[in-house]
Amino acid sequence: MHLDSAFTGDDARFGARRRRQLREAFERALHLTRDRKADAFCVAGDLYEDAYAGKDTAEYLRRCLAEIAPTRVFLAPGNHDPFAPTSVYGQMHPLPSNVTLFDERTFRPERLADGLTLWGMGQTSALDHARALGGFACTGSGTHLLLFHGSDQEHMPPGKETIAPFSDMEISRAGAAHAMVGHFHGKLQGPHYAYPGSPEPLNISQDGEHTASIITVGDGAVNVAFEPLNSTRYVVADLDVSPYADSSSLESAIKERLASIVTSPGAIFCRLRLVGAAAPSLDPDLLTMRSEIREAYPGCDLVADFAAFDLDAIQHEGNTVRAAFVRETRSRMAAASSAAEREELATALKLGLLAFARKRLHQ
Ligand SMILES: [Mn+2]
Repeated sequence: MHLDSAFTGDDARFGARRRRQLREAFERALHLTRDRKADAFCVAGDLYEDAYAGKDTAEYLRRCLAEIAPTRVFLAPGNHDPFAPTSVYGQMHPLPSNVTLFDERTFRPERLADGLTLWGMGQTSALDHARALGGFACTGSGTHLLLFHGSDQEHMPPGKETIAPFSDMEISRAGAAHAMVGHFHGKLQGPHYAYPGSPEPLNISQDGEHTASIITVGDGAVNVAFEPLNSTRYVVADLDVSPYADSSSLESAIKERLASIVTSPGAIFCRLRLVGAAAPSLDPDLLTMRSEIREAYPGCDLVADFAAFDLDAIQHEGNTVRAAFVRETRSRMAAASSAAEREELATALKLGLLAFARKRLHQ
């Protein structure tokens, strides 16, 4: 959940709105629990952000979780909400009678039904790099489920911190039929585990699926289904500036493009990248455009990643490889025997110049 996430870099009102959206997603998960008549509601860590959450969140969680009684609730703290007596979990004391908190770094059993045991483990520090299972094995007969926060070491998303690593094989070796795990923000399923993903994406890099996983156990078999939970999403889109020779036509194209993508402002967050080779005449006021966009479309942004070329100037810039490339390609274009060949050379010219400028090659 990452309740109370700071959303740094955006204005304060935007952050407050995003935090409200996180609570709404949490409440959708609780409603889903009730709608499906689930026997238990499990959270595999990072329910809130310890650095920003306080008393208000403690009371909010206590009230919401008590409201779904007699449905049982199981909480397994992660790296952003490690258990400590002074933590928000500690401030929720006394916990509602339907809530179980796994507040130790060792797996502890809770009996869910005849022949069905849930083993939960909680983190107690923010940077826990020890193995999640560390040789743990379930004891007793019946079906065993696990609940914890950790990293499948074989499927690390780029830039993600390795917290409490595990492998799928360790889960099956421990004798568990399935592990409900948290930490990765996009849905990911292995043979013996599932990350449902964060209920809402928190930033532009989180473009995966954001769900609740619904675990059904019968006759020793575990079935895993996923239900989408997010109401917000991040989108990256490219706009090629090369057809626009003046700033007004580019501005109209930007507005049209954003309007088509951001169909619900405040819930869709678009980063529009301006790419390609700009006409030498193009001189857009990006600073003003960017601030206007942020007003009309909260959380959206405009990124200038285009290059501008004046072919005549480049051709005469001196004894450079780039000047020779432009001269040669232009003379071949003049001598081209068909429109298709000319078109191909024009593309080569554009891509070549983008490469010289170390820009992304965009046609
Ligand atoms: Mn985490």
